[in-house]
Amino acid sequence: MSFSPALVYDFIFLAVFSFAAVKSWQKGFLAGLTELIGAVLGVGIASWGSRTLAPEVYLSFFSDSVSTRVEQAVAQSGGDIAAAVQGLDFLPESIRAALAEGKPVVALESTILSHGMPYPENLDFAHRVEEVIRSLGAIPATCAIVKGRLKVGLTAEELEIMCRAENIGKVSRRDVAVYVALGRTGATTVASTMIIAAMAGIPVFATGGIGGVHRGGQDSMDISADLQELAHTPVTVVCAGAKQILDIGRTLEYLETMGVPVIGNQTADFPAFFCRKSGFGVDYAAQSEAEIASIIHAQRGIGFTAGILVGNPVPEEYALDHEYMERIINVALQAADEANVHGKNITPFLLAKVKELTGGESFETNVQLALNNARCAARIAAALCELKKAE
Ligand code: PSU
Ligand code: MN
Repeated sequence: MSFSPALVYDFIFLAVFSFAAVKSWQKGFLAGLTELIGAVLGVGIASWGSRTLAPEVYLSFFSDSVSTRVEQAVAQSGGDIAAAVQGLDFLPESIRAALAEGKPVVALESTILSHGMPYPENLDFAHRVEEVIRSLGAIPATCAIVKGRLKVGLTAEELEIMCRAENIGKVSRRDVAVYVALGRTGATTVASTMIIAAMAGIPVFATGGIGGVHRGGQDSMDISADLQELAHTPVTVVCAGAKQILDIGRTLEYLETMGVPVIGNQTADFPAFFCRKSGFGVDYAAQSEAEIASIIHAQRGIGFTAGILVGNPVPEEYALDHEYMERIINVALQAADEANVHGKNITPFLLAKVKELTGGESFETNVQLALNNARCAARIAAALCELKKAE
C-alpha cells in the first residue's frame, strides 16, 4: 500500500475530527452534539466555498493580472524581459491579442511618412496602407517613438502628428535611446522599426525602399544602419528594392557579407524602387509568398537571428523608366554635393529633390509600390501564421 497525499489528508482530517468529537463529548451530550453539528457544517461550507467561490474570486481578481500579462509579454518578446517590460506599455491590446491568438500582423515604418512624403498626401497614404493590410485579414502596426515611448500601432491622432512632421526627428538605431531618455517624438527608419517589431514579436514588416551603401560609400563610409539591422534582427523586410540614389551593387555585396538572404518575390531581379530591375540579381527567386514564409520559418528553426530582405518589384503599370530615373538621380546627387549635405540628412534631401525634379510624377509610383509591399507582407505574415499553427 502506498501513501498518496489524499490518504494523508484523510488521516489528518479524521484525527482532528475525532479529537474535536471527544472534546465536545466531554462538555455534555447536548452541548457536545450542537458543537459537533456546527463543526461539520463549518467544514462543509468551507469546502463548498473553496471549490465554488474561490475560482470566481481568482478569475475576477487575479487571473488577468499583471503576472499573466508579464508572462504573455515575455513569451511574445522571445524571452527578452527588458523588451517585455516596455511591451506592457507600448503594445496596444488589439495587437497583443492578435499576436497571442496567432493572427498575422504587419509592421510599418513612419520615416516614409514624415521624411518621405508630403502632407497631407502622406496621411492619406498612411490610412490606405493600413486598410490594404486589413483587407487581407492582417493587422497593421505602424511604429514610431512618441514622447519617448516606443510605439507599435499608432492612433489616428499619432498618425496625424507623424504626417505633419513638425519637429519630428528621423530615428535610426543610434537615436533610439536619446529619444526615449529625452521624451522626444520621432519617426522610425527601417532599422529602428525592425528593432521595435522584433521587441513586439512581429516577424514581418513592409516598407518602400531600404537604406543602403551610398554612391561613393567606399570613401565616405556612408552605409545605412538598415543593413546592420538586417544582419542582426529577426524581422523580414518587404521592400521594392533600393533607390538608385544608392550604390545598389555594393548594397547587395554588403548584405551578402552580413549573411542576409535577399529573396525576390516572383522575380530573379533585385528591384530599384521606381523601376522593376536594378541590373542586379537576388539570391533566390521565390515562387510565392507562401514559399517566402517557409524560408522565414526555416531561418528561425535553424536559430539564425538575421533578418531577411524581400525584393518586391513595383507593379508594371506604375514602373518608371530606368534611364529617365538615372538622369534625375544624377542631378539630385549633384545638388546634394553642392549643398554639402551629409549623414542622416542626405537620404531625405535626395528623396525631396527627386520628387521636385519629377514634378511629383514619382509620387504615385511611390505610393503604389508601398501598397504593393503591404499586400505582399500581409500574405507572407498569414502564411507564416499557418506554418506556426501546423508545428
Ligand atoms: N529610402 C526611400 N524612402 C525612405 C527611406 C529610404 O526611398 O523613406 C528612409 C527609410 O526610413 C530608411 C531610411 O530606413 O530612409 C534610411 O536612411 P539612412 O540612409 O540615413 O539610414
Ligand atoms: Mn547614412
